[in-house]
Amino acid sequence: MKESFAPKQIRPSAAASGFRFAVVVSRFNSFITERLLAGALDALEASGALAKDVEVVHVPGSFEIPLAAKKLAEGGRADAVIAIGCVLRGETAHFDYVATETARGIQLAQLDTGVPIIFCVLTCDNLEQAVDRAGLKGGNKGREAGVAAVEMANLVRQLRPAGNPRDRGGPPRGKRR
Ligand code: INI
Repeated sequence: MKESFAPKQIRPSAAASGFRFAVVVSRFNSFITERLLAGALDALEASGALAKDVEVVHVPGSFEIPLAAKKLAEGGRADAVIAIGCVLRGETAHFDYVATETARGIQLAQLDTGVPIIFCVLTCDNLEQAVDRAGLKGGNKGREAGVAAVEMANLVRQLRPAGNPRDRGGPPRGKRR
């Protein structure tokens, strides 16, 4: 590649101000999910998000996350949603159904709505593995999810269709002649 070949690079900013966020958190395995939630909220606050621009929605289990996340995303209530859950492997196939359908539902919801839904659903063999990923200091996957939410909210704004007049400083919708 020639040195002169320098395509435009699009990188997400890490600033949260001006964006709204929603967190959907599962009550199942709350010992873990509450720690992930704390990590996510820490990251949002550290990035400059205001409390009034963040809402936290509690659902019974991970299986219920996709529907709540989709409602939040399609209602335009959030520029990014963080989905928090913890699925622990048991002795039956239940784990596989819950883990697979939760991941699939979250992916479908973000692709359907165009709103990023950050996947922070731990799928672990045991509680010890989950505790390691929900650490209060280092290694908190909720914190990583918070950072990813801020980046994706910024990125989606940058990736709006080029033909949208609002991106070129045009008048807001409804005010066009
Ligand atoms: N939900 C979880 O979030 N984690 C689990 O480990 C889990 N297990 O193992 O059963 C779990 N089950 C509940 C499920 O998410 C639904 O809430 C329930 O099936 C009602 O739809």
